[in-house]
Amino acid sequence: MIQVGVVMGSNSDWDVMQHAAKQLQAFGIEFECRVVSAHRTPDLLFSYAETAAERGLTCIIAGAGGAAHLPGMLAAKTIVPVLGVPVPSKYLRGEDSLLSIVQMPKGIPVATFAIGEAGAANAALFAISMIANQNPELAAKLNAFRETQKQTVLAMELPAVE
Ligand code: RP5
Repeated sequence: MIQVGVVMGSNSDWDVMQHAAKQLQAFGIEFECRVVSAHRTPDLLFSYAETAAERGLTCIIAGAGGAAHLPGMLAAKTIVPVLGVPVPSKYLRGEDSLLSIVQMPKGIPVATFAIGEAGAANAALFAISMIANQNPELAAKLNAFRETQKQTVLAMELPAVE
């Protein structure tokens, strides 16, 4: 059964959003990736959100750029948690995407992540940590991931001052 939905406004968002997919794949999470545009396919957005709970999705990771209404509108139509990823835009470098996603009105939350690749990967890690709450095997994998990351940083060396 699909556990996490990864959706994005356009296939032009894939360069960024593939980092969420890769992270989910690395942890063995069942997920799907779909293009769902708030502005170009609003009916699809509504049906995706309306069926998310009955399909058993734990959360939806939604990435969009520019007037990034996809995460907020999904959240408006489902109580399945929505994790928003601001995709860098051509003219405003994703600051427009970030502000469009983060400034939700009280009552309809979207968990908003960093602009770009780090945000996409972290949204996936956040989804994984939510699932790991009820899954000790996944929690062990997540702890091992953190440990490896810690050891990598501890082993970092800096060049000598010239
Ligand atoms: C948004 O518009 C998409 O999320 C994308 O980031 C942006 C541009 O889409 P394209 O014109 O590249 O399809 O809906």
